Amino acid sequence: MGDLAHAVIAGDPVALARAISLAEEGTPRGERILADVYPSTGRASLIGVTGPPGAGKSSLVNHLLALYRSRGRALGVVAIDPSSAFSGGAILGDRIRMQQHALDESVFIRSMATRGQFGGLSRATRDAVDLMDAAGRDPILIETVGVGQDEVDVVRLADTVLVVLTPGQGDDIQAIKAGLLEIADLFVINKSDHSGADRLASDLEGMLALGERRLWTPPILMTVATEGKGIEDLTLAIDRHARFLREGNRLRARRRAAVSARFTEILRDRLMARLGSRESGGSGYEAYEERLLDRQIDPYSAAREVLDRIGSRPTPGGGAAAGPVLDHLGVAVRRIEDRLDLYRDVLGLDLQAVEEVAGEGVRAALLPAGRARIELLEPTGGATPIARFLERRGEGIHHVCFEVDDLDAALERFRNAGLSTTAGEGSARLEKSAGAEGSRIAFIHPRSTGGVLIELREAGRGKR
Ligand SMILES: Nc1nc2c(ncn2[C@@H]2O[C@H](COP(=O)(O)OP(=O)(O)OP(=O)(O)O)[C@@H](O)[C@H]2O)c(=O)[nH]1
Ligand SMILES: [Mg+2]
Repeated sequence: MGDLAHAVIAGDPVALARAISLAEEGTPRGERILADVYPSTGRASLIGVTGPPGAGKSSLVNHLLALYRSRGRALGVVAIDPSSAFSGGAILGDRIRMQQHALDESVFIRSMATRGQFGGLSRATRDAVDLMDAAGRDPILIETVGVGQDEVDVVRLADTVLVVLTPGQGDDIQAIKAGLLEIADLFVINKSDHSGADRLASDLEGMLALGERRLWTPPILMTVATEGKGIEDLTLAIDRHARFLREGNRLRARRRAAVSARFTEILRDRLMARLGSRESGGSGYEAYEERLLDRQIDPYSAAREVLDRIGSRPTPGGGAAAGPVLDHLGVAVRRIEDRLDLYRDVLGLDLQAVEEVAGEGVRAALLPAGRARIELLEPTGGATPIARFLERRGEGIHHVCFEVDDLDAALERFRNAGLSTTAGEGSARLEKSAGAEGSRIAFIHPRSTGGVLIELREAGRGKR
């Protein structure tokens, strides 16, 4: 695990902010941090707060922050609206006598800009929530304006959704955006100091009574956020909903829907990106649009063509038809750190990890490059193959590794071609030994290959 992920899990707010930025930029490094922290997530309660613009969502969140802080909790807030003003829960600060200096540490607030591109918003939000969750923030509040579909989709992924309404909005619940009322676990009628709050409440009650009977009927709460009225009752209602979710398998079922939506979205985005990229053999998405418009192909056949093409491309560890795939180039170096300048800093490859391969006598720096990777190999002892290679030939490419589906079948082919696989020096290593992370590997001696040591690694095991 990287240092930054460690620091996030340890609760360091600076590391948390940095990790969220990396994730938001969609960098490979951000993805790795998310992968590292993922096992530490799923602990925080997620509270979504949505409603029409200006309903008082941020004011309510501020009061909720103050209340949860008074219970000694470290909180997180994701606001999908850069204009939202948060005080970090300081509104009640004087009244409940919180230590003011602890303010920044105990409330972590992150604003997300609404993105134009599809999926960008909810992806960035979920990532930020995960990082806060791993950092021990609980609960995490998510504020979105309940206008666009994106915003509604984001907030429905929370465990408990508060829909904040105000009296006098077109005087009618018909005027409220479709889909907003359906996602409410709790209704909050804020600005109940204004007239019409009772009427709105009875309209909502009427609507709920008309709907089918459900296990959880969303309670309707009245608040005046500017005065902090009704906040205590609101937190009690949130707690009640949390208890309801904990009964049976309800929380798990709800979160299953959320992970499913997230997973589908990532897959869809990746597939679309691949379609639009050169990787897809020039079969760009736009080219299909043209052909569809010109009635040269129908949408079903087009979809089948595209999927066939993606499916037939060799992928690491892909299906039986995939054939061998270049897995990595092993480069012998005296000191990994001296060569990172070139591979990481100049070439711009990502340093995924540096690991000690016990039994092989090497430290290996893993730098993914496309579907394959460069492995910088530094000897850890004098009597190791890499050390001997350095002595004889100096630094340079030490071996080329291919991933094969069936190692035994591949070795059989090499032997049948009269190539030396398990014979000669270092025969022990040529046995199917357990390589890095326990995958089965074998080596073909450079004598029989024109000077290149070939490593074969069996797919499907010890995959990175
Ligand atoms: N009278 C009254 N005003 C309120 C109440 N709650 C909030 N306001 C005011 O309503 C305005 C909007 O409040 P915000 O908390 O920013 O509302 P919001 O829903 O976060 O707004 P957006 O994020 O811009 O959609 C502010 O001027 C608040 O002072 C309330 O209960 N009564
Ligand atoms: Mg707001």
